Amino acid sequence: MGLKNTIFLALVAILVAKEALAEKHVVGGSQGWDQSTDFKSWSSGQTFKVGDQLVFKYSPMHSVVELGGENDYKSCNIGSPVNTMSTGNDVVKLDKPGTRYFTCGTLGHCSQGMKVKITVVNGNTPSSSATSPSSSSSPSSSTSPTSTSTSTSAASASQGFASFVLIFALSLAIMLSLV
Ligand SMILES: [Cu+2]
Repeated sequence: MGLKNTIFLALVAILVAKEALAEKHVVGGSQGWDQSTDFKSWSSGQTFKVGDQLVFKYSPMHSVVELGGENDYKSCNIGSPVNTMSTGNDVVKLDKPGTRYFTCGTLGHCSQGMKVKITVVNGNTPSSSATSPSSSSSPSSSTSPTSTSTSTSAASASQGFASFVLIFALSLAIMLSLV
């Protein structure tokens, strides 16, 4: 049996699972990043989780300006932006929980309502609450005695998923050390 194949499949499984967990939100939906889009109603229908991505799609008359806070957002002050993008197809990674503010850098567009406020939450809902028959009670007894620090950051994302990845990573490491 091919050990290399096993490793390859395990890697693919990790990549696929990661891809499935992270979601891409095209800002404004099919209308995209434009003055005519109702961003409030669009964002209210979305759940933004850590690890997700925003995609801004727009014509060259627009741009994307990330603002530092609520005050700048409310007053459309683009004088001290956190970040500015203008490719027309900008991807923003939502890497931590909190609120982020985006508007357009074109004069007048912000006051016309071309702005959106994104509230990012920690990942949650392990879709089918961990029903693996052999291993019991997930929360308290996570028995990985040797590696202590690895799991802490992943735990916030999705515990079931994180342990799944961890098991794969550990078995990979073991397999590789045997080669
Ligand atoms: Cu604009």
